[in-house]
Amino acid sequence: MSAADKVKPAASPAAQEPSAIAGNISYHAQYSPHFSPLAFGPEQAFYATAESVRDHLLQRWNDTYLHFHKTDPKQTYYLSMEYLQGRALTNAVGNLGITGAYADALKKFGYELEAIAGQERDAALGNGGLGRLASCFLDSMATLNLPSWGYGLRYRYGLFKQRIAQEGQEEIAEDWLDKFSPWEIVRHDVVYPIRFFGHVEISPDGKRKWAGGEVLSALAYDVPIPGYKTKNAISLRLWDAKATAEDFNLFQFNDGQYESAAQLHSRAQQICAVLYPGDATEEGKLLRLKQQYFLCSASLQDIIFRFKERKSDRVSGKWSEFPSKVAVQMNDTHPTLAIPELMRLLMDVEGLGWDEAWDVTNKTVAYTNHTVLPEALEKWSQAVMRKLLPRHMEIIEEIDKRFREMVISTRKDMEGKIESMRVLDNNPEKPVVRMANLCVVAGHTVNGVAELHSNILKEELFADYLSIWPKKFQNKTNGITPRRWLRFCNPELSEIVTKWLKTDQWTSNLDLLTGLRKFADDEKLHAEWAAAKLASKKRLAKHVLDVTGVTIDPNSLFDIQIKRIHEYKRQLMNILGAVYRYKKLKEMSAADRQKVTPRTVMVGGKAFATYTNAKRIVKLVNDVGAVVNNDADVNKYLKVVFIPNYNVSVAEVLIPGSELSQHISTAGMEASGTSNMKFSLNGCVIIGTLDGANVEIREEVGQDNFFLFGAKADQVAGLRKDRENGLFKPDPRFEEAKQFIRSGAFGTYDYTPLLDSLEGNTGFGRGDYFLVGYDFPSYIDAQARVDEAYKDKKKWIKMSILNTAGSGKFSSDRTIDQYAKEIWGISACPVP
Ligand code: CBF
Repeated sequence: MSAADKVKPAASPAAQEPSAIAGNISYHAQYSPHFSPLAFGPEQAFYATAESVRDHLLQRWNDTYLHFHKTDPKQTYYLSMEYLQGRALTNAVGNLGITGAYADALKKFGYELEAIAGQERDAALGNGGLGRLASCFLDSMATLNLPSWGYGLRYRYGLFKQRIAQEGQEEIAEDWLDKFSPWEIVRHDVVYPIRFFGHVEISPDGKRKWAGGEVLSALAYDVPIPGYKTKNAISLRLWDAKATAEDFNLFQFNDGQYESAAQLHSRAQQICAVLYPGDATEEGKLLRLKQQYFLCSASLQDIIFRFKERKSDRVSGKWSEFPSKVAVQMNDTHPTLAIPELMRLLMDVEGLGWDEAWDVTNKTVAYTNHTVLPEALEKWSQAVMRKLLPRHMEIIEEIDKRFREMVISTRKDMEGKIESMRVLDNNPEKPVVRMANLCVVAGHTVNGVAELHSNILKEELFADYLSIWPKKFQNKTNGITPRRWLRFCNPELSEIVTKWLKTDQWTSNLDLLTGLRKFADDEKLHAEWAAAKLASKKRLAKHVLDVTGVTIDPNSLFDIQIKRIHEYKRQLMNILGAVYRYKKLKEMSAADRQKVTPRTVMVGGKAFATYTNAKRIVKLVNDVGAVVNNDADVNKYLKVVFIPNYNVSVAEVLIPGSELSQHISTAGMEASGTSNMKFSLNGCVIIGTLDGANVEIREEVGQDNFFLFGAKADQVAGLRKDRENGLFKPDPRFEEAKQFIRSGAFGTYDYTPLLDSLEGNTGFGRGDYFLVGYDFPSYIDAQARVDEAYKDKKKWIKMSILNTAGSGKFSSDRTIDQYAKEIWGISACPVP
């Protein structure tokens, strides 16, 4: 008899009482066809529990859909190529307010909810900040009862799994769908045709139409997203690509030509096979463009279908109403093709003229910029675009032409700027479509993601457009959901916050955290706060031991940097700092060492598979750790650990246990950052530069509770020039750290190219483009201030409390409320 047999199965959906819930879990265990009914191990328990929770979600999700359908409010559609959802079970029961009931129900089977939740695989359909932001936004949209949906792609393999081998990082296909996802609902009734290639046909009356090529189908998978303490549950609609039976050539198959018989099926499978296919080859570029178009076309066809569905008299002649019912937000330039696709659907399918279609498109779409890094501002080859999407290329050319004419006729003074502002770059060597320019020209609003970043957009990247459309540009400082990033991932600290604020309302009104300020010196709070931190540090230490085999001391200062590995994020400066610290510890007397603040430096993050220097940095952190951690002289005072396979659920363990976290990008290069907000919310003190949202975090938590160092954004260009002109004089500490690595102290791997990137314009060098050398001395000084501050436990705990207390602004509820009011023009539509 299996454990599940001990509880009478009951199908009652949306059960509330632990015994009824247990019956429902048992029902799913026995009647869901995924596993043998005889087995009820932790994995089966997870799937049965998730299916039981899904019953609750479905009820709300259906009610929400019907309610939106009946009331027909203006609705936002968030188009994003990435969603970094992580695990869903803890979040779902937490938002639905049934955590306790499910925990009790699982106890009847001998299981702890936390352990069962740990069985879930992360849904990693994103790379980093941008994707995780999209997921936080969905949580806030649902919580604020906003009529809104997310659209994305259902990648078969999301972000790769990272394994650390002797040679450094290895990438392994990630397997979130290897079994199945209990959260998605396949919608066989929601299918749209998607065309690629082909040609443009012109009818006798001059109408243009796209024809020929190959046509695949987009099939919807819906993931219900529950709001916190509300009946609303919205949708994340993920598209998968498929070909039909008609596309399968039975004749060829029976003739033994298996591959060509299923050619279109295999091409369909490629589209959603992986997140970010490598784009070093022409094939890779084409595939990525196909993915982008697939998302845009399927989503817009669906949006138009719904617009018509909600009021049958809309079928004809009511297109001017479209922008009062539909807002489309493009999450970076990846969904830019929504612009020409909406124009095409309106003109070629719905029969609108250019001016009307342009007016509707412009009033519907808005664009968020997430980076100023030139290499991340997408540009597509005009030839590839024309081949894959011939009609869209025509439309883009027309947009470009009309934009030029508009500037020439209305702004004589800007003629000299036109070439760089145009959508098309017709450089004969490499003609491209500039996607960001297309977004700015076509969208009604453009926003950056932190005040500093939005100012850089206005003053530098998009400065020329500002004088034409001064009202187009806005700032929306990013935010994070306080549910996942404090309430659910850090229950110990959450309870303390609730106890001292005498309310748990902070979970949906994060500004209430300021109420903690008045207790910042209270010794009782200090004791409780320190105990909660220690509990989280112990959990973190266990994770580190499990995944790396390294023992770390929960009484040492836990110093963490977790994010994608990138030279601008300067993990290299962090590790150079650790190398310098190690060298000094080695040189000290044993007596002096005892006065040192013991530290555990943890670095985690994935390097893009083809980004060589990022991979070298991963290797270096691991090599330094291998030496330092095994050096009996110093390893009581310093450990260096690389945390493998950093993802959302690893972050949920690391962030609560952090005391210091590093956000040390070259000023002006990190658009916002959002992990800085998560750390600060969890009472972690930041060491950082004046970059991205750090600037606002420091303002909110107070400058005494933030370790600042480094050049400011407006100094960077000048410093780079100085460097080029040979005016930079390196600090001896910087030279010493590099030299120590070059000496082979951390093994035989050749770090020359990586270290040379920090030198002048020699060899592999990029002339230290990211200014590690310039900022290093002030970084080391700031770290020394950290060491001193940590010795004073009272002072440190107070800083920690004031970080949490100052985090109210960084709730994604605030961000989404601003988008809703200031960009989308939508209002709450709660299910009664
Ligand atoms: O706005 C969300 C995040 O987006 C990025 O991750 C991106 O992909 N461009 C930026 O690098 C982050 O600064 C930003 O927080």
